[in-house]
Amino acid sequence: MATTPAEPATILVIGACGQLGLELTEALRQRYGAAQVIAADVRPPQQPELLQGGPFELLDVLDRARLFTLVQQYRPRQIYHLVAMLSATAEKHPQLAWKLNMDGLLNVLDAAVEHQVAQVYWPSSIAVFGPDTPRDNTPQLTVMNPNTVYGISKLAGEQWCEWYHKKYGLDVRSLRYPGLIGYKSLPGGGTTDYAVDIYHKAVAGENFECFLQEDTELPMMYMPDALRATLDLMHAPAEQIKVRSSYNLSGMSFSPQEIAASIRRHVPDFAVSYRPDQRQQIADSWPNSIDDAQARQDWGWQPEFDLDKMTADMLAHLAVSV
Ligand code: AKB
Repeated sequence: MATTPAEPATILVIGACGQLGLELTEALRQRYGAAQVIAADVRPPQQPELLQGGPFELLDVLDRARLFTLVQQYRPRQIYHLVAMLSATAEKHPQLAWKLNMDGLLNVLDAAVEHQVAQVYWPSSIAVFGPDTPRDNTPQLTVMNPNTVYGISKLAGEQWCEWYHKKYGLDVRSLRYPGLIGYKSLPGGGTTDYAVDIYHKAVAGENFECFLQEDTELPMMYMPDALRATLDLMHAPAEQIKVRSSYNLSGMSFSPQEIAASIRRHVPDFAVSYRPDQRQQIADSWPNSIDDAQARQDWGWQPEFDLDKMTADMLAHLAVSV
């Protein structure tokens, strides 16, 4: 019996030990069965309990031969390629970031074409926008001009995805994620990471020193919304997918002082100080808020979490784990 996008035979998740990868692998395994979802990463999981019960493969996505061998071996119907060096780290290691973010993507796209993988998912980011972009309600199609290595690599990646779709008919789909916030794992090397760290400090009863200015508003999203958006996008019928670069996606927008105020509704004496560093410049080049009308229209996107709903959920989950 032929499989439909709602029932993939095998799924390969590359970058399964990252902030998004851990949760997406778990969600996919719940949906399709653990044995159907191959988790792959360059290192074994640091929280093995999160990836327990399903297959795991060591894979450096820059090792093209190993990637092709794994794809040939498992014949996945879908690949989720989540590996990337994020914005702050990429500014420190521009060559390595470009190599990882670009060659990794091209290796995956080539492997998918060669081995007839039905669908590929690859995350883009709000980092594709730059200082010339309209900052409020940033539209799907607008001036981009990113000025970070990460943003340049994501914009180029979007255009490669579009090209592989046009040239080879590859069903590659993508979302421009805002900063992602979840309680299961920590992000690393991003500009929006403060919005995860701040909850951990609040629950630990510590003060928080923020590396962005108090009024720096950025687009953000709670992990359950990000997971739902990703799976909904991948399950939408192909004819509904009108954007083959990457979809704008919006959850909420807030500044450090607003998230601190939201936390103080639960932890009244929580203290936050501000010491902006080089990440401020990156944040200043990104939008405040995103217009995701196209995603809503094409495949019915609708976020569920606002700032206060996310705060209540984050604190409840983190409090039980301390
Ligand atoms: C980062 O801060 O680099 C990422 C992103 C917005 O893509 N979280």
